Amino acid sequence: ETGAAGWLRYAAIRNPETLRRDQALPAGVVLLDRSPVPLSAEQELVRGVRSMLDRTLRIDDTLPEEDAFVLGTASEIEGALPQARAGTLQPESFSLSVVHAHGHAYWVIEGGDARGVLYGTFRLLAKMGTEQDLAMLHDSESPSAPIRWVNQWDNIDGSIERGYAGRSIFFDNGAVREDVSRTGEYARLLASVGIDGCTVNNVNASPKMLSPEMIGGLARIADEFRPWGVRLSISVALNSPQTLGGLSTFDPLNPQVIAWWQSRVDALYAQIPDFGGFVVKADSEGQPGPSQYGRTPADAANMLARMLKPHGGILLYRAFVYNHHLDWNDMKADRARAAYDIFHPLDGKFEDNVVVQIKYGPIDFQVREPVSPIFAGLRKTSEAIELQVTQEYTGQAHHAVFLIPLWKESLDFDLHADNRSTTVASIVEGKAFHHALGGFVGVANVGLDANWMGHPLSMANLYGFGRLAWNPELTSAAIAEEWTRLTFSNNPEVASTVDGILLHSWHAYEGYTGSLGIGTLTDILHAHYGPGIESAERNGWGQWFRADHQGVGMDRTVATGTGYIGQYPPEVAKRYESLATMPDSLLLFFHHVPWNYRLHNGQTVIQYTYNAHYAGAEEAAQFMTDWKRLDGLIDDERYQKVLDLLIYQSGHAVVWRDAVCNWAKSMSGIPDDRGRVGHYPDRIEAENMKLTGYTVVDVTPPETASGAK
Ligand code: BDP
Repeated sequence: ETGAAGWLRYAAIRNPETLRRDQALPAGVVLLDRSPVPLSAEQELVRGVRSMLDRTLRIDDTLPEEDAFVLGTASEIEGALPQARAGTLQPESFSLSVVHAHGHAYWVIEGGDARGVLYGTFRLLAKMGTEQDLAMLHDSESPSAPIRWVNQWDNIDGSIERGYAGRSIFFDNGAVREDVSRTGEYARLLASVGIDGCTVNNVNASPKMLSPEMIGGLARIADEFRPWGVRLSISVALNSPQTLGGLSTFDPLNPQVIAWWQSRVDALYAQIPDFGGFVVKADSEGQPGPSQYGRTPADAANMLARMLKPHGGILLYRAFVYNHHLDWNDMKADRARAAYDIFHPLDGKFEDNVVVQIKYGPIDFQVREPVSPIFAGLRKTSEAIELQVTQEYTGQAHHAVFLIPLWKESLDFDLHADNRSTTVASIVEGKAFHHALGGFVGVANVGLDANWMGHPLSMANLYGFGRLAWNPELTSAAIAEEWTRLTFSNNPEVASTVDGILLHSWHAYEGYTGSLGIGTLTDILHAHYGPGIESAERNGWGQWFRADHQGVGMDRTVATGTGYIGQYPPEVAKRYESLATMPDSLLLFFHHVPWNYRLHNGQTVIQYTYNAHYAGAEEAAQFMTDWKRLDGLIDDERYQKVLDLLIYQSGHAVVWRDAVCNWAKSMSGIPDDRGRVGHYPDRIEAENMKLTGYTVVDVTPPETASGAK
C-alpha cells in the first residue's frame, strides 16, 4: 500500500464476529436529495460498504419496503420518515439513528444541511471501519466552529513553502495544473474529517493569484472541491493593485485601490460563487502591508472584508505581524510581544466578517510555546487558531511527531480572561466572547507524493487536525486510536504499538531537540531542520534564548524583562511572573536563570538538559524497536517505509542529543554528572572516515558538526 488512501482505506473486515453482526445491515440506500454534496455521500457509502463488507448497495429513490440506509437533510427526512426526525439540527450537523417503521429498520443519516449529510456518512463509515456495533446507532454531532480550514503554502511555480511531500497538487509553472484530479481526492480526505475550507496558495502570496487566467484555473479547482463541501479561498498580497494592477499605490484607503480590489472580488465570485474569502499576511517577514501608508491592519482588513461580505466571504488577517530586524542587544526587544502590541488596540475596529488568525504560540510553531496572549486580548473580534500540520520545526517528513497532544495543551489552556474560565478552545469557538465566527486553521502542505505528507505517520496530524477542529474535546488517545485503526488495522497489537509511538513522540522530540521551553534549537536561518543551536541568537529574528556562561533563558517578566508576561490576563501573568509558580516545561521561555538553577523536579537546568536529551533519544530508539513488532501484521510497503524512517530518526536523535548537550556543556562549563556528554565509545566520527572526493573541514557553528568538523 502506498498510503494514497490515507485513513479512507475501507479495509475488508475480517473479524468473523463483526462480519456476522454486520450481516444485519441493509442491502440498499435511499438518497432523498440528489444535489452534489449528498450525492458524494451516497457514493461514499456505496464505496465503503463494498470495500469493507464486499456488498454492493442497491440505490433507490424512494423508501423501499425493506431495511435501508436513508440519507437526507431535515426537511426531506420529515417528508419521508417523520418518525426519524432528530429535532433541530444546525448547519453542518448530523444525527445518526436506527428507526423502526413500517415493519423495517432504517439506518438514518440526517444532516442539518447537505454538508451535514456528508459528514454523517463519513462518521458512519468510520464507525464501521473501527468495527463498532451499528445496531444501536445513535449519535448526534455538531462542529465546534464554522471555520475549519486548511491553508496550503503552495507557490504558483509548483513548489511548496515548508512542504515535505513533493510538488503542488494545484499549481505548476505559474498556473493551475492541467490535471487537477488530485485536488478532488484531497477535498474528499478533508471532508471526511469535517474540514470545510482550503486556502490553496502560500501566505507569501504572488500578486498573479488575481490575474484573469489564474481565476479561471482556480474555478477548476473549486469545481473539484464543491462536491465535498470544501470552499476554496486564496491568500492575497496587499500590493497586488500596484504590482499586478499597475496603480501607483496600494494604500488600502485609496479609492482607485478599492475599485481595483472590487473588480477582482467581482471576477472571483462570477466564476466561483461559493468562494470562501481571503487570507492576508502583511507587514511580516518582508511582505507588503498597510503600515507603509500609515494604515492599520484593521484598515486593510475591513476594506477587503466589506467587498466579501455580500457574498458570504470572510477575511482572515494573520496576527503573525512582526519586525524581523530586531536588535539583539536591546534587552527590551521581544518578538513575542508583537501580536498583542499591534492587534490589541484594534479590538472592536474590525468588520464582523474579519477573523484574526493566530498561531498557537507567540513565536512560530516551536515544539513548546506558551499560548499567545492575544487570544484573550481580542474580546470584540472573531479569532481562529493557526496550527501547523506540516512538521516544519518538528522534524519535517523524517521524524515521527504526533502533534495532537501539543495542540491540545494550547486548546485546553485556560487564559482566565475576566477572571472566569476561558480556554483557548472556547475563545476560538466563539463561545467565550460570543462571536458567530471563529475556528481552526491548519497549515497542511500536502504534496503530489502518493502518500500526501511524506512520512506515513504524519497523516495522523492531518486527521487529528480535522477531528480536533470538529471537536476540541476529543482526547489525543482517542484520535490516535481511531486513526491507527482506520489507517493500519483493527488488530489490537497494531493499535497499541502505533498509538504508543504516536502518543510518546512529541515528548521524545521535545526531549532531544530543546527542553524547558527554550524552543526547538534547530537551524532557524535556513531549512529549519536539524540542530543549529546558535543560529537563533545574535540576529534580528527574535527567536532568542539568550544563553551565556552564567545562564540561559529569555527574561520576559514585567519586573526585569521585556514585560511580555504583562500581556496575559492577571491570573496567568501572576503564575508566569514568579519562579515559584512557573512550570518547568516553559521556564526558559519566560525567565533567565543560572545553569545550576534548581527546577521544581529537583534537577538543575543543566543536568535536566542533559537528561532530557538522553531520554528523548532513547525513546526514539525504542520507537524503532517497537515498530518491529508489526512485521507481518501490516502491509510490507508501509511497514518498511516507516521502519526506515524510524531507524533514521533514532540516529538523528543522537545527533541532536550530542549537539545540544555539547553546546550546553561548553556554554555552562558544567559537566554531566553521569559522565555521558563528550564520551562516545560506540560512535563513528565522520571526520575519521575516508571517502573519495571529500575532505574534512571545520564547521561553524561547531555544534552543528561532529567534533566541530
Ligand atoms: C514560518 C515559516 C515561513 C512562513 C511563516 C509564516 O518558516 O516559511 O512564511 O512562518 O507563517 O514558520 O508566515
